[in-house]
Amino acid sequence: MRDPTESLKDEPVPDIAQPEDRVGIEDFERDARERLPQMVFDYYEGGAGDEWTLAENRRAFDRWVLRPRFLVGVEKVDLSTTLLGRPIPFPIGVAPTAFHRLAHPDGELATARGALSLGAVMVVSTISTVPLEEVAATGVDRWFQLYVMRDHSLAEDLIRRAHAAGYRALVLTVDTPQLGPRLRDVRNRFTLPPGIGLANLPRLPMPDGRLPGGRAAGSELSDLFAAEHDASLSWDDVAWLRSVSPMPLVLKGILTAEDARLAAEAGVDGIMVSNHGGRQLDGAPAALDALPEVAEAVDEHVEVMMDGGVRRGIDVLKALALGARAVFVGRPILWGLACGGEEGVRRILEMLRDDLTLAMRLTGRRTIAEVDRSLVARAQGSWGGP
Ligand code: FNR
Ligand code: LAC
Repeated sequence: MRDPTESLKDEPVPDIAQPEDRVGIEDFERDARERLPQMVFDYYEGGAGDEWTLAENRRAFDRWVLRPRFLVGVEKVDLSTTLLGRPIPFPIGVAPTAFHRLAHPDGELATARGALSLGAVMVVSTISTVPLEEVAATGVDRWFQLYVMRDHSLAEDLIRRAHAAGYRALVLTVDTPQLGPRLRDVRNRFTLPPGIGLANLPRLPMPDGRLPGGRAAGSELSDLFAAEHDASLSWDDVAWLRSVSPMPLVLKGILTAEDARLAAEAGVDGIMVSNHGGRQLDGAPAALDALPEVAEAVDEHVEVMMDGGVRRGIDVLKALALGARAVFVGRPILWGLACGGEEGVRRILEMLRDDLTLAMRLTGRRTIAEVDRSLVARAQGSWGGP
């Protein structure tokens, strides 16, 4: 583990291991842990409270087994599908995560180029360290994730800018009225190193988007949300956002049938079932456990996606079988970015895509349309079928 106080180097850190040393996503996590200052690795890795929900996101996948079918001719497997009415080459996207320049000097530009190389959708965070227009200029298939600050004019300006820059959907994150209790960040006194700021919000909270800095203890990101983020958001504001945004609207963070029905009634285009990677409410269900309830509640009137704990092709299959049209990954992208910038991000997405192809071949599913509820069964020995 590197010195927790060591600041980020300016020049790209040379890769310390050859690609062949990394045969699984976890190898990138291993190397990211070594390469990143502790404050940064802990910010990326950490969850809320006791990190029970963070662990549940992975455990939930173990509670489902796959029901393979054979002798169906799987030489050709087609991963392509559509998401919000647009074609995608495979149902795996880049979840919105903040502060990519903490992992690599090129930040969100490297992530976008890695995603672009495989045609994956990238959801760009409001608190990106590269302006949304510069990310757009890479040509990546892009959605914009919105945090609504108390000053609603900032949100309207971000929406206008994102639409003008060709973002194809607006993702409103609903599970962060206040930042979750990130104890690692409190212990590490999380802040942004000099020269790295909130590139989309140059006026917040400090000149050039820096965090307040100089705290005696605690996370300055938590302070930012407490001071600037609008905790009063309600379903009325969803109507406001739909009135000001020409882009399809996705709500990210929905975990119950009740809210899924309200989202459908509000006319949203998509729901991302998510617990923010276990970083918000500790004690929330695993995203995979919440997925069937949400999918059933909207009954295909709204496109359902999910994120949280996806690390293997079989995880993608289980999520699709339980009602997701696509899944998104957060931390794996950051590990790839930390290990190798654009190439590291590309490698992570390529690993997941190829792992999905293998999983489909081994379960006898030739197209995404053939991935349905019959593919999974509860793991508690209830083998008798779906
Ligand atoms: C996030 N996430 C997140 N979500 C969001 O809507 N806006 C954001 O800015 C961020 N920032 C962020 C930073 C870091 C370091 C992490 C790990 C996560 C949540 C993210 O979009 C996603 O929900 C989870 O990361 C998915 O879980 P996995 O794939 O990381 O297990
Ligand atoms: C996080 C916020 C920024 O999870 O979404 O760190």
